[in-house]
Amino acid sequence: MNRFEGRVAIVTGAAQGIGRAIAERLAKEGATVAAVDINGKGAEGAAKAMGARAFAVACDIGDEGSVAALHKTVLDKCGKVDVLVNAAAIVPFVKWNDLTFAEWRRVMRVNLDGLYLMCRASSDIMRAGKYGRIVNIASNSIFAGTPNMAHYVASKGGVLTFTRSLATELGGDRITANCIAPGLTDTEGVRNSPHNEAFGFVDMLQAIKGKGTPADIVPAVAFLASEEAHWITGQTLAVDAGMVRW
Ligand code: NAD
Ligand code: 4PL
Repeated sequence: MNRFEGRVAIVTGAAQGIGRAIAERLAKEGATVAAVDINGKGAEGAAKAMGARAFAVACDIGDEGSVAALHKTVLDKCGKVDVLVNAAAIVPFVKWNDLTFAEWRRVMRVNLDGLYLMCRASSDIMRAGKYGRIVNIASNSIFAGTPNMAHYVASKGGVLTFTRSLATELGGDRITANCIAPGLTDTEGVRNSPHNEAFGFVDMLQAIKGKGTPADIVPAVAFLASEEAHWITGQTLAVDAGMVRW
């Protein structure tokens, strides 16, 4: 399939994990991809692997100036934004007893403030272009109340509810905004954290057994980011082998 020929896509968190896999698929299907990450070197490596049309932009999505500079770069290079996938996030593992306000704010600054800043800037450009697909990455932890990440679960609940409102605000311009809610997924971030010990537990709850990988998450994102998903907005789709049903 070549669903993204002629499209310009911004993907955050593109240096590794789920964001990188999404960026690779959009590029493979013809998109010009801005691979965005606070890890500029990682984003460079990812963009190189995606071929000539992809380019890396180092950006801290929690910083308003950095997000403005990113959007200026994309507009100067590409003239429009058709697709925004917000995959960048902090995925913490912090016991409730250790959860300080500073740690709470560290996560909210990226997972919610960053999401707002990206959607604010990209949707303004999409409205001018009369086309837009926004896909935000929530988490199935918002249905499960997953332990050791209360602030993260709160932030991802906000991703879901914010996306519902964003769909309403942008619907007049025929721009869609949806979420996917992955289950525990084997990424660099998870592998280097205590979450890596939880695969056996989630497997027990999954309808389909196995360890989720970024490749398992990509198809749902690509569909919601495609032109033909035009009649779907404000929704959240769990992509987790049936661990949660709601
Ligand atoms: P990861 O930690 O492997 O990668 C996240 C990327 O985001 C990193 O490259 C990091 O540098 C980048 N990032 C962090 N802060 C940033 C900032 N301020 N500005 C720009 N980039 C920043 O994560 P992952 O496991 O691939 O997860 C990707 C997305 O999927 C996240 O939104 C996460 O919440 C969500 N998710 C992951 C899982 C899972 O089990 N892996 C499950 C459900 C949802
Ligand atoms: C079920 O989003 O959804 C661990 C780590 N376990 O980040 C997540 C579950 C994690 C999740 C998540």
